[in-house]
Amino acid sequence: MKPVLYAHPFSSYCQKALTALYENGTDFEYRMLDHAQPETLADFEARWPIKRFPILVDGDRTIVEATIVIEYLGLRYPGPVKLIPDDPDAAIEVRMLDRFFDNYISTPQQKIVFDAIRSEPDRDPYGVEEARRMLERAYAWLDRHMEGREWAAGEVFTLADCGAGPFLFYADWTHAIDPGFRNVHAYRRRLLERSAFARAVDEGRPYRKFFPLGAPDRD
Ligand SMILES: N[C@@H](CCC(=O)N[C@@H](CS)C(=O)NCC(=O)O)C(=O)O
Repeated sequence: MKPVLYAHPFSSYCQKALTALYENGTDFEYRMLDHAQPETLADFEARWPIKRFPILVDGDRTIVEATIVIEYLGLRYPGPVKLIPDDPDAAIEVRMLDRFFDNYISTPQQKIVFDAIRSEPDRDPYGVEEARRMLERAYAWLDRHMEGREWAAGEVFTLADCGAGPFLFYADWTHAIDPGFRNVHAYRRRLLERSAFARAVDEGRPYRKFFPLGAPDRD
């Protein structure tokens, strides 16, 4: 039996998990979360009432949170690309960077996008301003961090890069990365050239018109 991923191709967290699956050529069933498939949606919501995706179902086990999906795949469906190093010290660095991309790139990016789809009276301009400030701080830190590095944790592609791809992709659309942050731009370009992430981006292309802030005509 193969694992089942409930996901949507335009979702950044789903692209994070998909990047890991594509890196290792893992065999899985893709259940698309779409209003045209209410049964799949109902099944997903019954399995995970928090209603955040992706989730991975393997037999009678449901794994939630993209990071943990990737950890689980490494444990149960290992492939040639080891996304979490065996060395515990090196793994700490990878997990720390994974938290950086989730908490300080993706979370503020989502805050800005979610605010944009609210009706005017429900908007939170102060929260959006805070999110923009956080993104600026995160871009500045990442620019220094990426000096002389190819991937977030060094020379090899890891879990941290699986999240960095989609999060920097959408963050630049949401709150443009200053051209002065050259290391961040170069890293974002490298991620876009990585075939596993490029495939996830391609699968999301048909949905670009739904990006609430208007998708730029690039990438
Ligand atoms: N902490 C979750 C976040 C997942 C998440 O925010 N997914 C978004 C799609 S990118 C989602 O479920 N959005 C649906 C919603 O907010 O209702 C993870 O790491 O997997």
